[in-house]
Amino acid sequence: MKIDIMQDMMNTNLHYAAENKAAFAANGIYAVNVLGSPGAGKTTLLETTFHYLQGKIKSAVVEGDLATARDAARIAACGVPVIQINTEGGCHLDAKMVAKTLGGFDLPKLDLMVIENVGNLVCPAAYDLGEHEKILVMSLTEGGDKPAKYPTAFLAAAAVVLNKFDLLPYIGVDAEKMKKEILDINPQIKIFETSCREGQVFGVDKFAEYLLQKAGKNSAKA
Ligand SMILES: Nc1nc2c(ncn2[C@@H]2O[C@H](COP(=O)(O)OP(=O)(O)OP(=O)(O)O)[C@@H](O)[C@H]2O)c(=O)[nH]1
Ligand SMILES: [Mg+2]
Repeated sequence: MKIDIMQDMMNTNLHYAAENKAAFAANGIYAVNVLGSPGAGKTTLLETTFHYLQGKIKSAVVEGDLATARDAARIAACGVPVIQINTEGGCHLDAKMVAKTLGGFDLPKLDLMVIENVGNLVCPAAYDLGEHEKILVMSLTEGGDKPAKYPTAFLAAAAVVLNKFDLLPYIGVDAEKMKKEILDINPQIKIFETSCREGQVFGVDKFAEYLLQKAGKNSAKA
């Protein structure tokens, strides 16, 4: 007898993803699953974005990491409710892990749920967490060839944030070629160019505006 464990895992994931989706829909929450390599700047982008979203929208974050609550502490310092998941070695979040956190939030009060996935350019792309869209964060320092070499995340994402543009003069990456190769993989993907470096922040306002529009809100819930 053949037991297809992978298929079983994916079916279980879909079950919980549907539950999460229903919880987000019932509470009028727009949910995004933020993924990208370790150190691409996911948490820094969120910290900077929340600065722009302050007073305009009610957000919360689920943080995914193998170990520590360091990213959750950074998000909490922005005044945003956050729950940390430690995967203890797991290379991605699954929908059941996210489902377990939802009871810890005041969902009816929220407009936007951001799930920061475990730092990994491959595995998180395969798992539906019940989000409305995946957003990929890639640092220019990862190299201009990475979209073509790791296409699955670009295919799964609705938007990609190319981060660390402040470093462009130092790293010799052809950003225009990189963007073209991204659009060759996924012509529908929305591309943002950002720097989150303190004192050299740019592009994050446009990304924040995108989230505001997607969440369909210009003011906070009562
Ligand atoms: N120069 C520069 N550094 C940045 C930028 N964004 C983030 N960083 C730095 O990059 C490093 C990693 O940033 P994080 O935000 O922790 O990256 P992450 O993607 O959340 O990492 P993991 O959660 O571990 O996967 C930190 O030292 C940040 O200060 C940027 O736009 N420019
Ligand atoms: Mg992080």
